[in-house]
Amino acid sequence: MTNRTFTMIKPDAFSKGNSGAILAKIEEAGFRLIAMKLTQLSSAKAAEFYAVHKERPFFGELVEFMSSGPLIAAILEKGNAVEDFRKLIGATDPAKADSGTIRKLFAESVGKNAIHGSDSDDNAQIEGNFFFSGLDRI
Ligand code: FUP
Repeated sequence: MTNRTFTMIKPDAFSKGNSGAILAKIEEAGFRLIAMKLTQLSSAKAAEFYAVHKERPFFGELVEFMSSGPLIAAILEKGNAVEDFRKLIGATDPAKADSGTIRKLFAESVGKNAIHGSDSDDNAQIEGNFFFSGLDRI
């Protein structure tokens, strides 16, 4: 699985109509779409996805935001996918993100930061399985 990662175009970017521009950046950077869906998380599902952050002060806001509207979830393939995708999206806080990164271009704040990228191969698999099943033959 080292050549796959998982992403979400978050509700802020989706509602502003930035999904197409963000997907173009992702494809231009050499990532291939393996699976993709437009969906909306319930607050229970958002809390489950971000359970690792449940003790953090921003957890309530994070769950509310991530369940506030549609998002696009996708599995991506490329050599060194996890690390290269984290570079493409930039730092969690867009004020600290390098120029040209997706968060620098499209995120409005550390909370509403446009896009998610898995931080490890294990999490890429866990997070991909959270949204998709039956991908064994792809
Ligand atoms: P990242 O791996 O860059 O997505 O960042 P984290 O896993 O540290 O955080 C997950 C999400 O929690 C972020 F995308 C947004 C939210 N968050 C906040 O709202 N405030 C913070 O101070 C840190 C993270």
